[in-house]
Amino acid sequence: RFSTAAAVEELITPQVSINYTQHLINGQFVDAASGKTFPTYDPRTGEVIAQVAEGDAEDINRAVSAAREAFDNGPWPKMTAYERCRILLRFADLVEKHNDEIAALESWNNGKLYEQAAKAELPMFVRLFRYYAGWADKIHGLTVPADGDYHVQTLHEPIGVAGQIIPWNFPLLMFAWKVGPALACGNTIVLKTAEQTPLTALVVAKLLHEAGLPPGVLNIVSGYGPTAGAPLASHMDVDKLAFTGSTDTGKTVLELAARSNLKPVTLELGGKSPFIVCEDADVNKAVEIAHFALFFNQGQCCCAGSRTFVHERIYDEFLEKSKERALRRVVGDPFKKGVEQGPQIDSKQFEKVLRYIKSGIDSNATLECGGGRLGSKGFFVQPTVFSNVQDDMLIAKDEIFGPVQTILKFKDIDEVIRRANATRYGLAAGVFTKNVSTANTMMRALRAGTVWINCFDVFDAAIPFGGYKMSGIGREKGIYSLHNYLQVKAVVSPLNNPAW
Ligand code: TXE
Repeated sequence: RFSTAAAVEELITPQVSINYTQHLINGQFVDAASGKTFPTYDPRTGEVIAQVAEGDAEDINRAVSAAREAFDNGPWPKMTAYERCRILLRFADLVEKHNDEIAALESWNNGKLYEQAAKAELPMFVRLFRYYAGWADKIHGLTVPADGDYHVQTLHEPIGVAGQIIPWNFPLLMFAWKVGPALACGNTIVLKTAEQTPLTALVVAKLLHEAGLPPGVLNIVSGYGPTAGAPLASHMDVDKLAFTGSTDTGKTVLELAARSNLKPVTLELGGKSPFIVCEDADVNKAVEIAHFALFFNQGQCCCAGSRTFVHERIYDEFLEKSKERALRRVVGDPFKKGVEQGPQIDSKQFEKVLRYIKSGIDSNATLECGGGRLGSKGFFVQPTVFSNVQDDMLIAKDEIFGPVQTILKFKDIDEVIRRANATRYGLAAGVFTKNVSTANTMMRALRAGTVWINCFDVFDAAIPFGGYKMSGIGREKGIYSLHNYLQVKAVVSPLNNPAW
């Protein structure tokens, strides 16, 4: 299982170095206005791997000025859509060329499996940019059949300067979900990366400039939420805000946006997604997918299937097999082949997960396996399974964001739909059944932005993603994301233009 010495010898060792640690403003890498830096860590060990420029309100001001100037007077919004498309395609090619080294840096700074980053996340990043490159020259308005003798049309124009705040669980994919559509629509951007994972965004941004992005179109400020994120959310010259992170911080940025210039806000927030295993499900397959739905990415997924509802008739078998699967889960160095789970991102998240495990034990859920720290270095948590979980326990209500599976028992479909929906969240849901009418009933009844039937975590550039209720506002990816970055202008003129 977790063995450090052996793991080190079997490491996949891609070449990786840290070349960019400053802010990117107006096409230049620059120090923070204050000269301050902050450390970024390797979650495998908790050791510092680099010092990074620490942004504050002044850096945000500079970045927003650069983005404003690039939007108002620069070539980007005015160049042909085809040229924008070609720059994004060239960028995708460059990222593809550097796939392994970028994936290694992502893994090093985040603790996610290197193979997952290299074989799934980077290719998905590239696919997202190609997808949105394809949209760049297909954004057009309508001719509107209005009453009266008027010619009416709509222009779909870029919204302006987009402020984007992203989290640490998928640093590059969150970059792609936000930057891809914003650029395709001709906007300029100030991006605030998560303080835990500032490194890879700077590398890909450098490649974006090599691909031909004009200076000032994408600006990146590293730093903490209250000191760098908040000034961006409340900036009077930012025209739109997109945020992914916790529900609490989502509320804060929404309020900051409202109190400043009422910029429209899209939010992608937390979840407590049900994964429902019906009595007719193939238990072995359901166990494997439910395991994946929860444990993927160390449990650090906003859409994690974190309430596993199992029909009472198959509950005992499902539980036994889920426990056995969790015990087989290989935890260790994310650069090592065969490892399935790396460390949590940082000490704060690590402590939070351990607190929830304690709360599960204290509330008399049955701890089937795991329940503690693994090793003595870094932020590794044992794959943990709780049974006998009741709906009102904290572990069944709050987002744990770690490798902790909570298994609940249900009797019938109406009951499980009601319980699955009895949450403040509504990001995703999974249903496992062979019965088409059960699947159809569930897909309509579940109040969630994504319903996966007999699968989970299937992502694609074209599939929209977002939440009902307190899981967010708006949708990202697919055609839906374009609307977040466009203004609609109605233009009305008389058909028979009198000579004024
Ligand atoms: O989130 P924050 P944290 C959930 C998950 C996790 C919890 C806390 O449950 O355990 O949130 O994680 C920036 N003004 N998710 O503390 O604070 C911050 O710098 C403006 C779910 O990391 O929301 C970072 O860039 N910005 C989630 C981003 O917000 C602020 C992914 C996210 O940080 C700010 C991550 C402020 N006042 C955590 N305070 C998902 N939906 O995928 C912080 N930030």
